Amino acid sequence: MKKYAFLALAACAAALAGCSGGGQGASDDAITVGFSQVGAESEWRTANTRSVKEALAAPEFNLKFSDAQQKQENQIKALRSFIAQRVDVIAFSPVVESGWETVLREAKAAGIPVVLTDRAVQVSDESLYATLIGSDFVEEGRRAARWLIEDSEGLEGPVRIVELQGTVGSAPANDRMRGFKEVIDQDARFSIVRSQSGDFTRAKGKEVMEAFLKAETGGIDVLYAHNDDMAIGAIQAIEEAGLKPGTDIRIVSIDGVRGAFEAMNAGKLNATVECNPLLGPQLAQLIRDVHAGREVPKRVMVEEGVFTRDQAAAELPNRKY
Ligand code: GZL
Repeated sequence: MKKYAFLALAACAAALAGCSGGGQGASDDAITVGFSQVGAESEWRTANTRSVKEALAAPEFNLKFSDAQQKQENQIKALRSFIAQRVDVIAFSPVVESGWETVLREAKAAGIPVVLTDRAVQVSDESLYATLIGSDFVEEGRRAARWLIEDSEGLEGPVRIVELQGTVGSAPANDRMRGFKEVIDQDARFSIVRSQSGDFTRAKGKEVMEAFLKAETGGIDVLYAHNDDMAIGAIQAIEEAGLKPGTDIRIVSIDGVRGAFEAMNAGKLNATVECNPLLGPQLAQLIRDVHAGREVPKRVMVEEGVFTRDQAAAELPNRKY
């Protein structure tokens, strides 16, 4: 029997290769938390990871942190490893919405509560997770569209929009697309002429925007990007095409990271819809409550606003991410 136990342990160690933490300084009765993060694809994600690690560095927690490099199979491996290690609580930001039912049933069977942070999952049984803390991505899409309609007052149209979607199958990409379309379709001047995923990264955002610029010989009036990193990549493509971002092509994106405020300050980005990554303290409290068996709301929202070019200079010093 000992031999198999050893082998299982070795397998877990291998699966945790992308992990860090181990609870240096954790108190004896610390809550052991297995956290699987999407990756490090954007400024938003970097700030989110920092917030989570800072909040769970307290001695009351023993954090085991895993970076999935935006691959679902890595997240599933990490969750299985956390189950094998019998952590007290699992928390994770699911890279995509579907494909979680089996591993979440394994966590439930092991009696390990699961806290979703940032992004949602699609499951047939909502008891498979205790709570979800994150933003309302549909409303973020609506806010982007409302800004665009307001900023287009007096314009005749047609207004030709290209859309840089987030990671295919992810909750923010699905919901931001839906919210934006729900509002923009109410105004006949606007049409989304191209829509493609830039996977939330600057590099891919630039690459897809280059393709849009080559293909759209009829001209592009607006770029709607599901995150600031793709918008910043697209700004490079627009400039390399000899056009002025923020003027020839108006740009609205989402997150509200420092890079977006710098781009707005330079007149290259027109508006960003805030999506707050600093969920760490609220997540820590939810983990305490879930571990203690206290009731928690199924959905915890995060408050956020919209920032435009003329507010950028004043707001920049206040930005925490
Ligand atoms: C949103 C988050 C998204 C950000 C992107 O809560 O899941 O993922 O908008 C990040 O910047 O990559």
